[in-house]
Amino acid sequence: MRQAGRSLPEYRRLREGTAMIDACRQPELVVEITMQPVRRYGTDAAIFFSDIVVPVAAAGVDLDIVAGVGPVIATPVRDRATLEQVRPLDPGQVDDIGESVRTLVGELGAVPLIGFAGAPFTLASYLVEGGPSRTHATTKAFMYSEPELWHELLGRLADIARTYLRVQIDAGASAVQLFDSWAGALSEDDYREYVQPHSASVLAAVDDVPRIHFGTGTGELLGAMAEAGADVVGVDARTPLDVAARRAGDVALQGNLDPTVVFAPWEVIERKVRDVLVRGSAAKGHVFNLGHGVLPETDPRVLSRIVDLVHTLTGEGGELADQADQVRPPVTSDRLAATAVATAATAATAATAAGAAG
Ligand code: 1CP
Repeated sequence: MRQAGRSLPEYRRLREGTAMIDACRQPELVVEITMQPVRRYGTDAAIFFSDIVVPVAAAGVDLDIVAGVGPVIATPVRDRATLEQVRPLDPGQVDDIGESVRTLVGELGAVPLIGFAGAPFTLASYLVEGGPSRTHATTKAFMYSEPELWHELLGRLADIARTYLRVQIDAGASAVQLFDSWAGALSEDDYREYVQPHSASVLAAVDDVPRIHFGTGTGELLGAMAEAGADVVGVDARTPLDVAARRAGDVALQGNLDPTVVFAPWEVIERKVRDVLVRGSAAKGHVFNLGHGVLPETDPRVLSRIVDLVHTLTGEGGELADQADQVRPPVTSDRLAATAVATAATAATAATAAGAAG
């Protein structure tokens, strides 16, 4: 989960004095930060510590990740001339990323590592807006008024994402996640016309590993996001997983505990966790996770308790293990599988990214 590490004191200590974008390029730091939540919580998978704009910066776009803000672009993309700054990524420009992944895979042993990239639309939203945006108004204005340039921009970003994911897979990542965090800003028609083909071209290029496709506010897009070529669709907390399962079709789901639920009394948290697990059993497979990133104020002890609860409920002899088995077909190697990523439980309340999908 994005920023899982941010709630950990050991993360804050390690990051002191190092800018985010620099931290992402130092293999020793990347390895240690990725390992921290896995060690502390015992999650079933790890999410690579990096950021979606890292490969874009590596390819030559002048940008920074500003603390408390997010990615900020020096010269936003608004026309043909500014589009030209988006060049293909040469794998040699991210040798350090391959090194970080290789070292991590060795350290993690049986725990799978989820690599990731930003999806073309979400990356484009930062490049066009110049930074984070609530409405994505400038992005959508560009999309509607310059469709040719828009498709060229998304094509170039898809190319960067393909190269970046391939570097991570070749270095040993077990699964990949494509983060289209802001796709929920689009109607389904616009998503299909302006975005889906580009995300599909990224996902098609990495079909040798399980692929997770995640966005927020995407209740209306779950089917289209699955069709883009995902094995797992990440769902935020707005859509109950049993509803999401009907919409997304023949895919596994990842999610979707509301990240603010961690601030509730334990009885409420437990009820919500059980609800996510029971509803998730309606899907072909389920990776338990938060619906979006861990909030920085989160108490790590609560995340620990949640991970333990999910393991107890879904593990061998667990209260919800049998029910899950009845509903779900056995995990096969062509599915998420093989890795713990596929099996239901906890890829990571905290670690993953789920990032995993989350
Ligand atoms: O110094 C700091 O405060 C840095 C904060 C931070 C961190 C820890 C940012 C800036 N990115 C990250 C790491 C990160 N980003 C991970 C690694 C996982 C982990 O830390 O455990 C991942 C997977 C991401 C991916 C990412 N970056 C996404 C997609 C996932 C999601 O949660 O939606 C997005 C949208 C970003 C952009 C970004 N980077 C950072 C911030 C604060 C943001 C969001 C800005 C916005 O609201 O638009």
